[in-house]
Amino acid sequence: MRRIAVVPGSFDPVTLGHLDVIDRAAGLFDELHVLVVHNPGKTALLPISQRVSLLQQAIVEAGLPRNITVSSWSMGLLVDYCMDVGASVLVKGIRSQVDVAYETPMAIVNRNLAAVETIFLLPNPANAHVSSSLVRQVAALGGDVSPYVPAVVNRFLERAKA
Ligand code: COD
Repeated sequence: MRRIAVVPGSFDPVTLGHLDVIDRAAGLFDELHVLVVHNPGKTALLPISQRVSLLQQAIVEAGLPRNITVSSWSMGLLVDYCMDVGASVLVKGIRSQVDVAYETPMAIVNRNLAAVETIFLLPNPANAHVSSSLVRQVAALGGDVSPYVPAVVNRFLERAKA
């Protein structure tokens, strides 16, 4: 049986922390779906289609495994997408106790809804402080975000400044 997992996120924009989790998750499963989902609790910077495009380019640029596909989902529950593609696992990154508190109830509900398990990967310590919201904030104030994002995202944000 093929082992299929989903890495969901806002990816607004994708960071080096996200790419690290995606790369390591791709090594654990036969098929990995990276899924861009709107988070109603956050003010968006980029449209969903732009986030998908930057993710696709970043994955190619970093030479990540070829079992990764990127798409977006706005049709309902995350577990509905999992059922559609035959995935039984969600993969999330955990940077801190704040992430644990945010992710734990969702993991329990997703298991109750559709027997979809969530596994948590600890961050690479080099990226443990990186978040899309930090990147959005630094970029909005004209700062250098190149240490935190893939080169394609840095180029995109630099062009947006000009
Ligand atoms: N290192 C490691 N992991 C990281 C890093 C880093 N530097 N940065 C982010 N991550 C992880 C996050 O912890 C998260 O697991 C993932 O990467 C994505 O992060 P974000 O910030 O892009 O995305 P979020 O946190 O806004 O997630 C949006 C979702 C829509 C995926 C989330 O809110 C969700 O799962 N919603 C559930 C929708 C649903 O079906 N609800 C009903 C049942 S619960």
